[in-house]
Amino acid sequence: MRHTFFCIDGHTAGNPVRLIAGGAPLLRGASMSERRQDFLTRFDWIRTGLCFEPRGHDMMSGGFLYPPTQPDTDGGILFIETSGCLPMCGHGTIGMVTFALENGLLQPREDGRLRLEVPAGIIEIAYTTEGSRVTSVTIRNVPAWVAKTGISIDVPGFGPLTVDVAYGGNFYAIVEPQGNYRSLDDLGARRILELSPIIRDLVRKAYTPVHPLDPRIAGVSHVLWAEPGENPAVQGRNAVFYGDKAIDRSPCGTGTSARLAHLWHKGIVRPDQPFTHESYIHSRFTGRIERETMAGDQPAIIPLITGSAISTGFNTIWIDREDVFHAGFQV
Ligand code: PYC
Repeated sequence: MRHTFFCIDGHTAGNPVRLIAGGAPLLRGASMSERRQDFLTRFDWIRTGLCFEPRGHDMMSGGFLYPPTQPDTDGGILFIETSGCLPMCGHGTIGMVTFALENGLLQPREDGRLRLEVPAGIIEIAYTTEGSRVTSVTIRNVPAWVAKTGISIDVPGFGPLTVDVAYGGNFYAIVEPQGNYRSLDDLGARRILELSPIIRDLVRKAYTPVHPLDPRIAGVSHVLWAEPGENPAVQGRNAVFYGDKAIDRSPCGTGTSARLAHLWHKGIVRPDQPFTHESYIHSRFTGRIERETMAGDQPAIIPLITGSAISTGFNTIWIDREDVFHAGFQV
């Protein structure tokens, strides 16, 4: 049996985004968080089929648009990615909103904004246009905070590291320059890919963060290697590791949110201070702390993340359930 998915492919700051505009399965659930659980239980082959080889690759990421479940929202997003269905994805949101607006799949409100439900909560969207092109998207993200500081681990073949854990829509282990980690370019992509899963495992053994308002969001999923920016216009650079083999080509929206919370916690970035974040490939997002808030009993911030996306084409993909690789594969 053949399932057909109509996709708009593109990228946000270099990282792939596949908006699946047709072919979404009907999901059960009274919120996008419940629908995410239902999708993972009944339809995960669609995610792996569209994200893994031979239809995807190690960095593949995207999602589906759904009708809203919450009052006063304009739609819901279910993210899919090689690692699973993220509670929130910043580069994915910027890309999906750009492609959806450019193709009439989302209708803005009278004030030109959108309120969208993602599994991690409600986010708000503002955007700019030039003609029919969406030129930038700003996300008012879910609250971000520091969950734990000073986790000491000993990484075989590398040495001791102290990492902090922060939330920005996903939980990040944040590694700042120290000891044998001098800079991103000194470490290099191959070493980042080798060391990150080991670091993630060690941090997972030491500590399990749980979202105070939604216990379905738990555990460190990403590793963010941080370094200061290289020129006065750039305040930070990162390499975000996700899935099993991916370095985010974008500066990572939820990673930038977690890093803003981290730098705020350390007293380095204050509300309203601009924070330009570069990715491993030097593409940029602009971040800003809109205000301080609480997430349950956690002091937190509301991050604003701005970036832009470009579509690269329409892509009609079908998955034939008789194909031995219908659910994709990873090597
Ligand atoms: O932009 O939030 C993000 C993201 C998460 C994983 C890859 N990108």
